[in-house]
Amino acid sequence: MTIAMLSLLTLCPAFTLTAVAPPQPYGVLPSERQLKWHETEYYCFIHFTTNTFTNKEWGYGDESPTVFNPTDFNADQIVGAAKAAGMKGLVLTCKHHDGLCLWPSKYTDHSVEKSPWRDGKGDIVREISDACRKAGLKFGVYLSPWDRNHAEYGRPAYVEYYRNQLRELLTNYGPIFEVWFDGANGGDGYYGGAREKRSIDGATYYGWDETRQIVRELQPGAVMFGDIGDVRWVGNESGYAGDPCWATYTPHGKDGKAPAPGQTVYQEGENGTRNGEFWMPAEVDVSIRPGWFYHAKEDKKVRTPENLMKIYFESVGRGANLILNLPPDRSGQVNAIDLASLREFGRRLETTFGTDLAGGAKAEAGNTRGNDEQFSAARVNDGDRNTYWCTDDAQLTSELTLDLDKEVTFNVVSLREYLPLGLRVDDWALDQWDGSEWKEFAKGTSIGNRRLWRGDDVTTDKVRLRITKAAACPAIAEFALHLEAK
Ligand code: FUL
Repeated sequence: MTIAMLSLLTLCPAFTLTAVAPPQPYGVLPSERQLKWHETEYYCFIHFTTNTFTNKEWGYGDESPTVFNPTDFNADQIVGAAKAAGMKGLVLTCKHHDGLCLWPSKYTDHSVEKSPWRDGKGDIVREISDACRKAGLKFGVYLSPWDRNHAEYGRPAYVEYYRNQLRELLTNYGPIFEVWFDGANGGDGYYGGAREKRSIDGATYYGWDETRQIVRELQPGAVMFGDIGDVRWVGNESGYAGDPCWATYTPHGKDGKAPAPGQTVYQEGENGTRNGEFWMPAEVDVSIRPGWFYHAKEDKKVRTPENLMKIYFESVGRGANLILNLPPDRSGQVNAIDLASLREFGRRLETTFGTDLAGGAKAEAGNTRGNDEQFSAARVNDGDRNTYWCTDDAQLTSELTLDLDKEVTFNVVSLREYLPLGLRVDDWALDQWDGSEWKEFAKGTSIGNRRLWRGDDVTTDKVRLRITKAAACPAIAEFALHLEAK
């Protein structure tokens, strides 16, 4: 600061060099780990266990580990398939309901150690997590709470066993981005030979508070998926989020009871709750095939690239994350049919979203917070989701125009709110300039992490975003235009 500037400050106390303050956050907010998870956006599930070899979806728990014998297991191939599809992470079923552990657990011999694969010396969790790190993908674990093999299931000793296994997975395999707590429990199973039905009280049996504490201690950066988690189930396995899909949510228990894992009105997850009690965004889990595990008879039912695009628009495009299941076949690799579909899907995503057609556009807003450059309209198309356009506190509705300089054709629009300030926008609309007046071509409600509009081709030299209703002055991080690859 020069002497002249200093004396100006003394003479004129109203003149300050401090930047205009950002707005107060609105409502419940995401944690740091949830913000990282929102950035991950799209990743895969890998379902692999004895079921792959017995042709089942839910193993009973009496399967011999000797049936688990992939002929040509290749972690790099599996991770490569995810990468080709543009995914940023992978969650592995380290143990599904049948109880077989894909790693040599110290706490049981019902694991790959007793399988012929790699002469019992292999570790699927190790190979997959290493391959993820090598390829730059985040790694997550699914450890089924329901275990149809374990003799003590339903009694306190099993909960101890479950926690020990969780500790193994969260200690020995590097950073974990997500821990998946499945809510399923079908009752009957092998249970060490008892072959009976065992009912548990989902609200109390697993002692979730203590179990969750283990995750927080060992992997503070990991989000937990569950009915009452950092991340909620979207409430269907068909590949779509509701419209709107709010990241905020108030879970309700079934039959008027307190909400607990496996005992919520999960259907409400599709839409979430505007002004809900928690930041608990939705994750859309869906398989590339009808089943979660590989079955040769479903080879002709692999989802097409067109269908995967639809799923992407209806999940990621509604503010949820997408976890797409890729089941390895009996060779221990993603099947060639699935791979072909994934590659083409990845190509379409890259071609569609690789370029922002409004990247060089001149952005102008009806109102800019404190007329400060930091909050200017240009922040919506600078390619950085951590900068945002924002209005003055009292200005709940406003508009932002992108002047494209010449005519541009697009059929996809991408919007993002700046999440650290909460869900502020309720309603928005999009207009195109037709040479003499503005014409509305789209409107919607929630934005959150991402809102994708997909429609017919629009050709124009100017587009406008109108925030038509907001609970607090809007903070928009992205307004991008794309042309979908066909
Ligand atoms: C469900 C399980 O029962 C399925 O087998 C699968 O793992 C799916 C992702 O979650 O609850």
